[in-house]
Amino acid sequence: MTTTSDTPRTRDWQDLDRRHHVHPFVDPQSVKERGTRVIVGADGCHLVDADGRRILDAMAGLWCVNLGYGRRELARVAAAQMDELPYYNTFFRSATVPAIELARVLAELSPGTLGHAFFSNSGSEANDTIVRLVRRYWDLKDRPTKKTFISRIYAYHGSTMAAASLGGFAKMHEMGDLPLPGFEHIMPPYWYAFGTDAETPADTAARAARALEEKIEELGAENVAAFIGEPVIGAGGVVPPPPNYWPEVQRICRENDVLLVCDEVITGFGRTGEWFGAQTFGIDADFMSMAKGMSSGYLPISAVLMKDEVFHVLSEGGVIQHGYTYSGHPVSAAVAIENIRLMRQEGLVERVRDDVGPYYQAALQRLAEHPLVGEARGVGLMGALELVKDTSTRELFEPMGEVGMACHEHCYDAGVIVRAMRDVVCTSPPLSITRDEIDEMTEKIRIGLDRTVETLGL
Ligand code: PXG
Repeated sequence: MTTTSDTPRTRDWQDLDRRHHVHPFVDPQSVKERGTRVIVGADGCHLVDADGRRILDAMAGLWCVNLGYGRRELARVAAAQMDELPYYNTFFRSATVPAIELARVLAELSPGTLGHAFFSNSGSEANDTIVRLVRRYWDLKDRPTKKTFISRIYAYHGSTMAAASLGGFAKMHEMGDLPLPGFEHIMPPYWYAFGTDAETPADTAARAARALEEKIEELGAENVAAFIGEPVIGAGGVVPPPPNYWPEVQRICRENDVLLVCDEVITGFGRTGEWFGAQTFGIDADFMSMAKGMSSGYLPISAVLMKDEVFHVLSEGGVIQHGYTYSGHPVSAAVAIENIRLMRQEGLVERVRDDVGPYYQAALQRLAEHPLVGEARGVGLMGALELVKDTSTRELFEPMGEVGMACHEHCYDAGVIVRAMRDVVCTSPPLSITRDEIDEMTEKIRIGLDRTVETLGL
């Protein structure tokens, strides 16, 4: 397993890191005992660590480097924009050309009438923005009691106070006394973890949609502002919903005057084989949040898209008392525009839909034959392997998470980065991945699975 490196230079970085750096989503004790993996370079789908090892990044960073690493075009655009105008804000009736242009590009790319964009720097900020704008919307519609957001268990919407309240992770809620008031959670359409033996995945999905209807009834539709969901739950374990789920959710939202919010932070920009997950699943969202793949992670930027009629209501209400110093940052916006231009020019989204996506999904299904894997599932270029104690009964490991973490470590040692969440092993490679690299990924994951079985004596 990866531990403190033998290479002197790497050891120096690790020592410094221990001394001064606080890491997100990491147990500081593990950094102290085992050191961090120091990444120093990258190209295409491969990273290089401080020991000079090449590792296949089957996670595209954190679900974000859609175009792959080392794209000089993005670096050149960033440098040119820094020369021309490194910063100006979009407050107080100011604007910059890249921010204006990016808003137009997003309006053009997105489905339906999502014609207006508000910019921030991260997915969390985008979702916080949505909470404030949605509540404002209902105030302006003279329905000020409509305040509560309904979300789902295992949803991930970010780490700020409101975004983590939207999220459905008990462990995250423990830190900072969350959720805040006005955030409710229902079951997701996740057959493997929530389905009964008598149910098909479609039955579980129907029950998950009914849970929304019941929650609205319990709270009173007059108190419910919006339902938020990732078209495909991502960090919660890549859970593609059966086809009956979203149409039913949409019907329930419409019938109850509840706004429908799609969190496209992972599913946006080609991940599911369309530009947005809402297109893959036929969702007519009132709001969308997006980040990550929007700039392929080269610079931080996010956006909230809203329907024209929603913006119309907001625009009649006076000053929008919300914004970030770097909303619509010109360098980030210029990089996002170039990223989208390159994705279009290279037909990356179609490539996911017609070529590497199906190839990757077939590779995952072959991994499902491994004795540790109870289910392989996914859509486009996102996928999951559910590791279980008993594949015939869906019995999970206890305590949850140890097998997944061991597999993650063994995969890293085999030369591939995956994401382990509970005992679910997720992958989400750059959209630029080749068939050969998908084969490399599959073989290395197979080695990781085998070693997990060997070392844990499973
Ligand atoms: N929504 C979704 C669907 C996300 O996946 C966010 C919002 C928040 O974005 P920012 O940019 O604020 O991080 C995310 C982020 C993981 C992991 O554990 C996933 C994310 C972030 C960090 C770790 O796989 N997703």
